[in-house]
Amino acid sequence: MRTITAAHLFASLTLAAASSQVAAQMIAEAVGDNTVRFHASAEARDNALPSYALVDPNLPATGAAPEGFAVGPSFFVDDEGRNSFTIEIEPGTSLYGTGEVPGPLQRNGRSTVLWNSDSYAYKDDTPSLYKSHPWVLAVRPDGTAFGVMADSTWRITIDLTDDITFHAEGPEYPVIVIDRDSPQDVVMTLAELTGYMPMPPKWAIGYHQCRYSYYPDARVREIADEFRARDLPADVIWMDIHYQDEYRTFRFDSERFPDPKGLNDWLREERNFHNVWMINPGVAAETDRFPEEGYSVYEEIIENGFGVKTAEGETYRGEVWPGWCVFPDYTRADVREWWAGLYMDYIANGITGVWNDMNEPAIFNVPSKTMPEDNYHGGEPEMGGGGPHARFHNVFGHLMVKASREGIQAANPDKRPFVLSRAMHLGTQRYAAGWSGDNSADWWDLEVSVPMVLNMGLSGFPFYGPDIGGFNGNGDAEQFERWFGYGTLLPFARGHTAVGNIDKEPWSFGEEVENTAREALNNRYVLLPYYYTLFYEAHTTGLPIMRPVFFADPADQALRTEDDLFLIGDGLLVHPQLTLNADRVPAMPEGIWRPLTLHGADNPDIPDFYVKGGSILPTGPVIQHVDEKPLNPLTLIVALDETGRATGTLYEDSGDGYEYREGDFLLTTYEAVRDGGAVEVRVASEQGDRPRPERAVQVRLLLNDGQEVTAQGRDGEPLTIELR
Ligand code: MIG
Repeated sequence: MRTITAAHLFASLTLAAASSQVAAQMIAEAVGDNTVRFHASAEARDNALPSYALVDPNLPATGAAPEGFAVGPSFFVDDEGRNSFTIEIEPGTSLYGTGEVPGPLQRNGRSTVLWNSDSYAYKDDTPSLYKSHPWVLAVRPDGTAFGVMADSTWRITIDLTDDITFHAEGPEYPVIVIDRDSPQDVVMTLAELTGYMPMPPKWAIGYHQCRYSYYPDARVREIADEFRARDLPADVIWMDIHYQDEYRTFRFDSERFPDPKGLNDWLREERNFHNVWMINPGVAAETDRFPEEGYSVYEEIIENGFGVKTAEGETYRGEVWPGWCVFPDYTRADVREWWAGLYMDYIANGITGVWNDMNEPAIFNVPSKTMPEDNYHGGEPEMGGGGPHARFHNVFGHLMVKASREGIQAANPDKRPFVLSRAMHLGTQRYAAGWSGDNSADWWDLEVSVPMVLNMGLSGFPFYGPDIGGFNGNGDAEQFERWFGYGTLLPFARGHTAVGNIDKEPWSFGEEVENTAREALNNRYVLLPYYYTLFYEAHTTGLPIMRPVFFADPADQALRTEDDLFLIGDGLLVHPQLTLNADRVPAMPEGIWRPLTLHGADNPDIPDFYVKGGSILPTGPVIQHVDEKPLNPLTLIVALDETGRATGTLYEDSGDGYEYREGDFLLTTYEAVRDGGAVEVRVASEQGDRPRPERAVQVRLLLNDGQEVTAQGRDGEPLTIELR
């Protein structure tokens, strides 16, 4: 370990700021190996607010910035008085990240405004979606990379038309630069700084079926029955706002859902479905609409002064679904604790997952679609105290889901919480999964779902996906079929549609579409052991589950803009048809990529699959839900590299709870080695205390001409495959 002296700490390297508008000396200090935090001046450093994005709000410096550190910002104040900086890029540098952004993977030439917005039916030119990630990943021509984080929660414009320029409202803020040999290393360091996603319950990586809304409870049961009767694998059914009593959060409509616990128990015990129910931040105020009903959630906000305030100090009211609402001030620790406590009785209804929507926060009937920027939040002394909504807007959702997660965890200490959030900030992966909000049943949305998931992954957020089939509008059978065909492979896989639309369950468009949906779902569930292993990898390393193909060779310029393909992990390349009449041939990464036959191999709506030479993918049997059958046989899909070797890992645990932290897991590394005319497949190493299950192993060895050789054996025992 390196010892850091006080002198070392304060011997921060100072560099001259480039702008004439800022005469002060820029401060540069290391916050990790080849990770440097810059401040516009010593004064800016002294006044910097604690961070909501970083795991450690007061991340200490580890020493002086390394000499000759390659990347440095030039701070300046722009024409609008915003604290800004530019980082120059060399030609051939590709830019990514910036969170949830519509349009293509590579972001060069684009601008985005970080201001969490309810952006129903967004398109390519929508300036702000629901999330704010003040973060850019830059990949240099040689494949080395750096990342740039502006540690501010205020409204920020990230301008990538030329170089990398950030313009932020509010006070000065630190800028962190991570310089590494590869984009993967940058993304892993981003996770080290902003946090790892928690290990999800296994059921949450199965397929989710949603609509706005399934009601009454009989309809929910019908949906569950249809999935099981039709052998369409699925794990979760969602309850959107129509379950609520007059849209009141934490309250069930007594006619539509007279017995939520009975429904949840039936789903769980009789049909093996988990459930997710929606909770919104807008709390119905008692007005003429709800006279004297004793809505305790509202009353407690008023009694305790827990609401967000106006600039004048009154409890702020804004309109959302229930009419006039008040909004918990999640920036306060006491309010978060109270909010978390509301989940105790709620979760007791057998609720297994929670969905927090509208938490930008979205407000109706005002041009800004959100609360006034001069509203007042109490904040916390250790986070720099209170301030205007303009400062806290972009972390309103972040702090809401932090509280929700803590409440759900406390209500069910032995289970892993599942929370889905629409609004978020850099770092929200610590608390929730996410989806891309109100997309549309259009081909554009189908196509950009791929780069949107990729850029979120490159922004530190692995567990994310779109509404499969599109939220706004009906679309048609052809489009739904194509979307479903690859949508089940996205990290978060959920079908959803808006109120008033036609039914969009997998069977709603007739037999052909249903068959494609079944093949697509079978593929997800067959690959589940691989996905679960990748979620574990994301949880422990921060690497995304779904990766851009340039990860296969970051120096290959041809791959930099390629977003018609994607990787699942490093080993599986997926090529969906993202347009109606596709004829574009995407840029494939070099090297060995063996075609893989999964379900729906001859179906044009199902993607083509390739396995990278050198990889072993763990897969299982077709199952109808994650716990239906044990992983037996375990099928290892093997593609050898040019030296005749391959490796791959399989992570297994109980699928929920926290025993894995005490060693109750099994992490197996398999290897395959060719020796003359035979290939041996064996366990190379293992970690964890969980005993190896007694089970059969099947090996599918993929060969160069689309052929394959298969062999059977027992897991844990070497298996030899003769090649002739
Ligand atoms: O204003 O709860 O993005 O997924 O179905 C609409 C109803 C409110 C917006 C969410 C959408 C959800 C819908 N909500």
